[in-house]
Amino acid sequence: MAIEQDTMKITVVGVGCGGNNSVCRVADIKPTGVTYYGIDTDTKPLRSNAVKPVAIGVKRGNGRGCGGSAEAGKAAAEEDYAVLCSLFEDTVVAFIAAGLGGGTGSGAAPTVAKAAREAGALTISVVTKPFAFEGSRRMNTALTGLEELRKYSDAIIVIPNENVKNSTTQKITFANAFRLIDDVLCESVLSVLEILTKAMLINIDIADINAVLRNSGDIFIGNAVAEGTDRANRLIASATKNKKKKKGMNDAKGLIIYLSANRSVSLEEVNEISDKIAEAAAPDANIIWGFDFDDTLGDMIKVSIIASNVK
Ligand SMILES: Nc1nc2c(ncn2[C@@H]2O[C@H](COP(=O)(O)OP(=O)(O)OP(=O)(O)O)[C@@H](O)[C@H]2O)c(=O)[nH]1
Ligand SMILES: [Mg+2]
Repeated sequence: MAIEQDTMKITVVGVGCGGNNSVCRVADIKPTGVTYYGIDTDTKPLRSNAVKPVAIGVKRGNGRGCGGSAEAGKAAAEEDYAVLCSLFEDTVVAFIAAGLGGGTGSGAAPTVAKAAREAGALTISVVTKPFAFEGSRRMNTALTGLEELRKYSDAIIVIPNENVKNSTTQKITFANAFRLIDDVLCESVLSVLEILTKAMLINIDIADINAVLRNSGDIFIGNAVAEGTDRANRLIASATKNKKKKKGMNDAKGLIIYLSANRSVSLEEVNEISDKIAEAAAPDANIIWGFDFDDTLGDMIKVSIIASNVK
């Protein structure tokens, strides 16, 4: 049975401090049509009123975090597993954001993903790996958490914090580094969210999206706009590479391409862009294609991509 767009529930949750900060950003930018929760062992207030706080493991940790222990993070999620399951009731697509390396994100996020998947949601995790200077202990905690999280996520975007250093030409101060990472996490969640919701309004339904993103491992997202002479080539180049994220779309097994342009766009141009993007994926990739006219774009043409099973 097809699921109607207006009954499709999308749930975005943060786990731990970094995850919740980025979810607060998403909620501020995209306030409607999505349900937001901020899951933490630490009960300090969240930055956005649109995100409903969910305390976990309060019996054990008294709401004061879990001091970097992933075991404590996991125990907290297990203590409140029934609550976690209830968050994902009727959810069609779930996003789980976390900064890996601390106790709550690394320890609890896999159990949160498990709850989302058990509820039947397409489960997409978006996480960061710590900076090198945070030390090997935090990196090991992050890597163990990541391995667990992969088991329960349909799709995952991993952003190494070290890459964030190259994502801007502006000087990154220590004070704003984590804020910048919050932004990267937020941007990733927002991009996938936009593509999924927009694409589904056109000719792509949730069954198509499930076909590409269920059990799809690492995914890559790219967005680009271009105008003027040779806009097609410039658009392809900037959509298919992304400095901030480690993964490229080489040999992707699944691809969602969503294009928009005004009514004067030629069939030839749409054809060229779609073909060239598809060429970057595996030859037998499952390609889902969506298009919408947008007369507000003027001379601009816009593309969004989600590539799955990237290496
Ligand atoms: N995006 C973001 N990342 C952060 C922030 N502070 C730390 N981090 C990164 O995220 C990782 C996890 O940190 P937190 O999110 O604070 O940890 P937590 O999941 O709350 O875990 P505990 O506090 O140990 O229970 C760190 O190792 C950093 O790499 C922040 O304010 N924003
Ligand atoms: Mg914390």
